Amino acid sequence: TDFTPRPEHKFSFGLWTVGWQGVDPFGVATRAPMDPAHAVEKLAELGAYGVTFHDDDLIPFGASESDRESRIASFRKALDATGLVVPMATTNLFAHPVFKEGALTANDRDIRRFALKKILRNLDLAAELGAKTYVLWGGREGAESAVAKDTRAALDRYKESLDILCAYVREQGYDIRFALEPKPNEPRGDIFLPTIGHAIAFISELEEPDRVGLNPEVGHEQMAGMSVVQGYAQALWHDKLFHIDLNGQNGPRYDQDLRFGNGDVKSAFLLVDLLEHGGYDGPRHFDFKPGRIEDEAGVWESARGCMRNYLIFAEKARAFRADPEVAEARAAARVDQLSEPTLGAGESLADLRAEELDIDAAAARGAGVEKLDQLALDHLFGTR
Ligand code: GLO
Ligand code: NI
Ligand code: NI
Ligand code: NI
Repeated sequence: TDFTPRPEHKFSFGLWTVGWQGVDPFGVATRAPMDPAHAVEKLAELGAYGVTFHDDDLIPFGASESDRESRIASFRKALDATGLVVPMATTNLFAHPVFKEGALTANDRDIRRFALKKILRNLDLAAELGAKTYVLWGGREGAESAVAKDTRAALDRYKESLDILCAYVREQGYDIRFALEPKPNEPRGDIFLPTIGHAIAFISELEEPDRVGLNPEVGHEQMAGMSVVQGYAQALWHDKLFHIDLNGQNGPRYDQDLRFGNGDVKSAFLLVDLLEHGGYDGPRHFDFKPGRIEDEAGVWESARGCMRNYLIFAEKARAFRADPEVAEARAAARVDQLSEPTLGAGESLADLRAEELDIDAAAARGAGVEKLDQLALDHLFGTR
């Protein structure tokens, strides 16, 4: 099988991923800065279709107006030359010290106003570049001590900002939807909207909830000890899977941002199966960090690996579903029965009450999951 990435696969990468210089809490950069135009050229060469960015990835914080314009022009030129698109953009509301105590939920009102202004400016650029999704990851929205942060007031302010942003997008006629990115912790001790579930509940309180969905990240759910497959599936069920951040993680620990496929391989396989067969048709976006131990050649190897692994999982998921023995095992596990309404059409509760279940027989029936699960592993291992 051919695992060559092509634009129709809709793979996209953040400028901050391949451009990551390797700065971590314990060490300085191990790689030189990367020109965004160079990143665009290389990503196109590797078969990606899109590139995404934070305002500050493209235009350094505080750059002059003319510097800003020339950097945007150089980026645009690379996009035009390669045909790469910008499906998503986002705001850096976490790096600069001004945001150290929060951005949209900072206690300091002046800082909240500045954060909103920073979003608005990049939102205009995102619209100009054709982005359809605007991600909001609340990296600094949180606290280490609950003593100085009123959670309910913070959520009021978060909602206020989202309501303002939705109204702005509507008034401007932008074809853009917002996507909240949950993360439990890091860089703050406790971040607001820590999981997919918290974020979905929050969205239902907004003035224009249809304009806001999610951008869940594989590793973020796993940092919280959550099932990423269940989380993404619930987001799909709510029609809230607007965008995704794919990467790898090994259980609850710091945010590893491994290349997609490294980490929890079985979850990655089942996640690709869900995305390919569950109705998600947005970008396959990677938010990962090429190992700090690599040079630039290693950066491109890891980007290539993210896409290759996705395509391998997609092929394995297809073969798994097409396997007659799998179909049999699924039927034995009564997988499809779950899609049947519990109360049939035209049935009443009287029908239900009249039914006599052979309780002993029902309790004795095996679930048949082990066989199906082993078939999945055999497909994943390539031993079938
Ligand atoms: C950090 C986040 C971050 C966001 C990005 C997009 O853990 O994953 O990379 O995805 O800022 O808004
Ligand atoms: Ni992340
Ligand atoms: Ni991450
Ligand atoms: Ni992310």
